[in-house]
Amino acid sequence: MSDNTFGRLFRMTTFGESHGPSIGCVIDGCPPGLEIDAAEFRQALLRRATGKSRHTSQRKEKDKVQILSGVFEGRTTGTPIALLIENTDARSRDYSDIAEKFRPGHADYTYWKKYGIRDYKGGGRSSARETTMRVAAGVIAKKYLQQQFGIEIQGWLAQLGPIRTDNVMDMDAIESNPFFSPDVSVVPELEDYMDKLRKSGDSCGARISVSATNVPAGLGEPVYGKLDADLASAMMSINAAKAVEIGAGFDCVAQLGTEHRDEITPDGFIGNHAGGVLGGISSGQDVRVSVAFKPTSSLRIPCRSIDINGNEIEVITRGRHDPCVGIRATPIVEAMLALVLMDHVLRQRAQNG
Ligand code: EPS
Repeated sequence: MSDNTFGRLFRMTTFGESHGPSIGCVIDGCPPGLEIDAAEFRQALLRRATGKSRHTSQRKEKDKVQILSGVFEGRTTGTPIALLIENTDARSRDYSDIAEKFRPGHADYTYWKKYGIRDYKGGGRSSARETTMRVAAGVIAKKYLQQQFGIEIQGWLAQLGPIRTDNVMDMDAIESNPFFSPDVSVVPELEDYMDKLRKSGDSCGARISVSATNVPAGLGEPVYGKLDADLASAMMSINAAKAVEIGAGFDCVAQLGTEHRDEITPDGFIGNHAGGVLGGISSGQDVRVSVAFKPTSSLRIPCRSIDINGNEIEVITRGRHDPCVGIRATPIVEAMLALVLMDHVLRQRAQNG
């Protein structure tokens, strides 16, 4: 089986490969009457795009979204919304050397094991290029959530390699630097770290955090559709994601109950170690999620691997790659949070009115 559809009532099906003619999605279940302007997609996709700084892949895609259906005179009609982006800057020759080789740490190996065939060009379907559509669908979800509930979603880089970037939380600084760091004072250190890393040919991981404010209490469906379970699943579906934390996450292991519980007063909760979710249902507090992204596996530093016939080989990846995929992940994490909340808002309305 394959599964390319996300959500229950707000459903997004994506298709396309990194080096195919285009990448696209069909969104079904979007409420009618929502104003959508193509410019909103442009701005959102630019935040995620490659080639914006020297610290990301230099592939230059226009990422121009075409709205093929479901929008009439600037407003959603309630019918399927089809979105399409043409791929215009794929350089497939970079991949000819690894057509029959597996990059350790990459989906190359498992796609081959599962399907017995793989589109090796640009990672095919396993490429982060697919996340353009998550961000595009996220534009619609974010807008609906903002208009209906005043929900605001903001992500940021919390750590890049060994460098913590969330010691200072200046939300206004996040969009002012190519890393989405809320602490501008660490940006020179990030630049320096990334320049050295890129020269060395190696890669690093990152941690992205995201917060949603004004989330109504009551979202989430115990026991198999819990909000936090769906958030974890959504975040883990992003390329290179390796761990998800809700609220205090793994820190709760070392906390005492008296520290972890978020005491309740007539004025509200005193803390938010729960990350806005209790028993799988939103509490009305900010929903807080963190995602760990692994270091990119496409490296020009040679390493041992095998080819499709099981022969021992050496593999080197040439071409344009992100030395840290986490640098571009903030808008994707925001989009996945928006898509989960959107789906659960509609599901809550369906059951409880
Ligand atoms: C990617 C490799 C690069 C990235 C790509 C993800 O593609 P290519 O090898 O074709 O230049 O540029 O990301 C995007 C193009 C994008 O829009 O996110 C990979 O190995 O996953």
